[in-house]
Amino acid sequence: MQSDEGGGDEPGRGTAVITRTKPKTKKPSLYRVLILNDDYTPMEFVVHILERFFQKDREAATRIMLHVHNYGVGECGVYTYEVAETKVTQVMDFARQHQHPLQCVMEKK
Ligand code: TYC
Repeated sequence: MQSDEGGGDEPGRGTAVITRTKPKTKKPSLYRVLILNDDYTPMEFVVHILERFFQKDREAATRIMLHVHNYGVGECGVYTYEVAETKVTQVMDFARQHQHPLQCVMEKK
């Protein structure tokens, strides 16, 4: 059987209801990538991480590093889940390769 009166929820013969005008889209959830302070990772190494993996210029990278140094935690960027996860893995792998205890985590916004 075919009908041109829309799907599913018709109130009666000869009547049709527009159930949606805009296409149904869902915005992806966003995640903050954070770095944590510690007593051992060199400041210059943290600045390098922020330049290399988070596309910060030297000035922004230095500002974020000093914020983390002074307050304990700071935001490197905001990304969709898979991008954030990749950044965390890249930072943790790079820090481990250089034997620094730097910690990087993600947090749902
Ligand atoms: N606190 C470190 C030091 O004094 C520097 C540092 C900054 C370490 C930020 C980690 O996420 C960090 N060498």
